[in-house]
Amino acid sequence: MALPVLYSFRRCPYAMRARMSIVRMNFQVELREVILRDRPEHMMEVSPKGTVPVLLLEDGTVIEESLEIMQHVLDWSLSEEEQHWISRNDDEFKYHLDRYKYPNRYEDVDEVEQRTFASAYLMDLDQRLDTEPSISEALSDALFPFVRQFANHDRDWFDAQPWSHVLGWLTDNLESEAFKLCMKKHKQWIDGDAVVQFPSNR
Ligand SMILES: N[C@@H](CCC(=O)N[C@@H](CS)C(=O)NCC(=O)O)C(=O)O
Repeated sequence: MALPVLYSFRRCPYAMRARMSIVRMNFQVELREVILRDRPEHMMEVSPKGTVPVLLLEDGTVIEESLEIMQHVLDWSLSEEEQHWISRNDDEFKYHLDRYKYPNRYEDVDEVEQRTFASAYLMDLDQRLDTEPSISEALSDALFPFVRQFANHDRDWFDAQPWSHVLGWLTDNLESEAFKLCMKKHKQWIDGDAVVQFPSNR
């Protein structure tokens, strides 16, 4: 294996945060774009839990949690504050985000109520960015793909909310060169395909 292999799915926020760390460090990987309903056999062999992202290192180590991929690539140990925001994002916010976006997949869910619950996190994040505008790049990258997903569900509504700091922070991230590289499109990987090296600025 010439390079570590990253199984990824372009639109997945967990895969996005992993790819952002890879872009930041120019940590070269072989990118294998996955379609979730047609997961590659090799990915399922190395990581039977079947979620993306998965990073397979040259020594055979498999890292199958997005945050652990970030920590490995960035050599990042989380501060207490970073841990706090990531837990709120991954547990509380993601829970309501899923129910806001896909209310029909759950029983007895009201999407507006779910949006309100999710908004509590965003209002707190807005306050955090107001009182302390600096935020580590790693933390920012771990969070913004999820806020992007929430914002995109009803962009007009999102833009009309009183969270100007969140809005500015999200815009800066979405317009960054790093995010453009992160979101480059790749076709589904099929075993035997030529290696797709990532990040690549070609
Ligand atoms: N805790 C995992 C979650 C990853 C995850 O749930 N990824 C989604 C795609 S966004 C997935 O692979 N879902 C599998 C499925 O939908 O069957 C991580 O942080 O990497």
